[in-house]
Amino acid sequence: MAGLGWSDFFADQLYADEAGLAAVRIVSVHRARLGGVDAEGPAEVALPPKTQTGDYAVGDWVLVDPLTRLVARRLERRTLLARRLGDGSQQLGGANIDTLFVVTSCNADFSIARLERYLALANQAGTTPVLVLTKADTAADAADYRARAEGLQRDLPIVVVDPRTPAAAEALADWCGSGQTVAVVGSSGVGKSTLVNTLTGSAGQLTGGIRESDAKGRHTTTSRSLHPIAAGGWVIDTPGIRTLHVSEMAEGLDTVFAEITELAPLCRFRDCTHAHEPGCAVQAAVKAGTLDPERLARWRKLSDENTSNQPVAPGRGRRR
Ligand SMILES: Nc1nc2c(ncn2[C@@H]2O[C@H](COP(=O)(O)OP(=O)(O)O)[C@@H](O)[C@H]2O)c(=O)[nH]1
Ligand SMILES: [Mg+2]
Ligand SMILES: [Zn+2]
Repeated sequence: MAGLGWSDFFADQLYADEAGLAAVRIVSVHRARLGGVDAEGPAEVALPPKTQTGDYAVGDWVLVDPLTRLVARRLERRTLLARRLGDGSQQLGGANIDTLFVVTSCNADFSIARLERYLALANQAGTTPVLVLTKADTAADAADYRARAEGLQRDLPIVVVDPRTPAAAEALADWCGSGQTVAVVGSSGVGKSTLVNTLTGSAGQLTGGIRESDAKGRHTTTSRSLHPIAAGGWVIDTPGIRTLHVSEMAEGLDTVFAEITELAPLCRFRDCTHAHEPGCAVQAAVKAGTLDPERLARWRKLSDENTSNQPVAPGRGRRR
């Protein structure tokens, strides 16, 4: 089970009277049906009456009755990649993901501001982000892209790969071993499907501009599923996180912009906005040349966006 990502975090959630239930990991979420896997291989999972598949995310752990296969309950998630939709509901991109590969290429797709949004999302979800830079072979100045990514987030691993080659799987092996779960996000065309195919050692993902919507029917399992990686881990192919609307991401932003948020306690005023106040440690860092004013401007834009998108519904705490 450890190979499936099972750990003490989940085992500790079991009550004594649940010893007879079977733990199953959700590997696919369809409109009316869930797919599961256990140590023996594919495992049947039946939805209890009046429940919806939308309550489950790929990567979830559920306890099922071994005879009826009905889900008794879903275990608490260690991490959850989710985004809030306009109606207040959540779209679930994947659960219990350890590492989020944020993919961009060494070309016009590369955007520091967009990467900061992806990093906030990864941090907020509880996952560890890894920046994956593709198409270095097509850029005259690939080293520049890497250098520009260096200041994005403290300790952020940056890996340059050509996803078409087996060397890409080797370069990312640290995050793809037995029991580890990764998901891949990034714009269209950056090489995500190619990377997933290389990691899984299959051609299951459509690549090269064949849109999933063009391939409906031919390829019914392309969306939201968990695939085994040749090296022993698991990858969620399309977590379905496309718009990068920032809301309820205060902690995720604090992690991306730690060098800014850590200065705040040194400001003279506790509610300093770091814009115009005297005795502002953040402005002092800009003046001293240790903080890029453009980075500060991007932080401000994202924090303001996060604040203005804060849902107002009372008494509804965020749950992971
Ligand atoms: N030259 C080059 N092409 C790449 C690289 N990575 C991906 N591609 C190509 O870029 C195209 C888009 O890749 P795809 O995996 O479909 O991107 P996705 O939309 O992110 O899933 C495909 O034709 C890939 O072969 C790379 O590092 N170098
Ligand atoms: Mg793709
Ligand atoms: Zn300040």
